Amino acid sequence: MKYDVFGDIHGYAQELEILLQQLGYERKGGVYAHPLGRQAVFVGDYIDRGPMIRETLHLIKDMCDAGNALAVMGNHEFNAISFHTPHIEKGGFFRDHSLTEIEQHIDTLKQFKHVEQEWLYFLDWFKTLPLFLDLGYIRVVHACWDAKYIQWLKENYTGINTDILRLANDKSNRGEVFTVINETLKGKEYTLPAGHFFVDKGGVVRNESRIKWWTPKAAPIDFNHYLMDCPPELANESLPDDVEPFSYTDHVPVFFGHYWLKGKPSIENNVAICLDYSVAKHGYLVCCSVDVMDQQPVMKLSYQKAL
Ligand SMILES: [Mn+2]
Repeated sequence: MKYDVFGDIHGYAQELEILLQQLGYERKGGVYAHPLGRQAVFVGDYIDRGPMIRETLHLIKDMCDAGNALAVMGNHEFNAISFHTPHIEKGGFFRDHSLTEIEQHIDTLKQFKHVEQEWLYFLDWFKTLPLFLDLGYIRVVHACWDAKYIQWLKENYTGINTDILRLANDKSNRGEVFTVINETLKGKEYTLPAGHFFVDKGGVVRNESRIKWWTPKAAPIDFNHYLMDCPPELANESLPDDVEPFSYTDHVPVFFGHYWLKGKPSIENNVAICLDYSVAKHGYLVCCSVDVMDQQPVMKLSYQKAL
């Protein structure tokens, strides 16, 4: 099988259609298909932010239903399920309806304002999305592939239900389910040494930074290479000896999104490939085409700048 793996879309359906057409996909009976049977793969985060969320969902789900695409769950789909599912024991919903959360979902809510049944139909579909795909010579996940969590999911996860929602949203009791679901869909974080912090784009002071687990494991590793948000004073410092940096070292390439990378898309490490280049912040929607030659995956990036 030959795959075209797409990064986070966030409602940018026009850019997605341009890329699909550029790659040779044709709309037949309303559904995109590739004449040579290539399969599209989507890494999650279909909703929120962009102007064409409904169109994005119809396009992707129709392709999946027709067998022309595969899709995994992103944290935005997981958050949407949590936001809309009542927490029977506690009251309210599994995800708060405070202004911060509402703001994160507002574009989706507005675009489905008069078609609530359609939104409920997509929410039901989200619940069926796998949290990872192991396709033999490639792997796909939204934010982080940690072999021990993937193994846990293979053995224990059978889909979204209220137990999973309760445990994965319980920040006060970070158990196994919380860790597996959150790290798979949102990535791993590193607690900065005491006294160090950074200020995020929303102006919030933080002492935990997401890690760049896809960086090749080369010694020595300094903070700047390991952290997404590194305080400048730590940039060239080596990680402390007692920190075992987490990085992906398998030979099977893993594709993921989630990290809002900036600049021109490129493949820095050909076993761990981030395809999220911030289409929702005037960046690019990215696709990596994967063929196999002599048992080896051969990759080619395509991308479309946000219109
Ligand atoms: Mn994400």
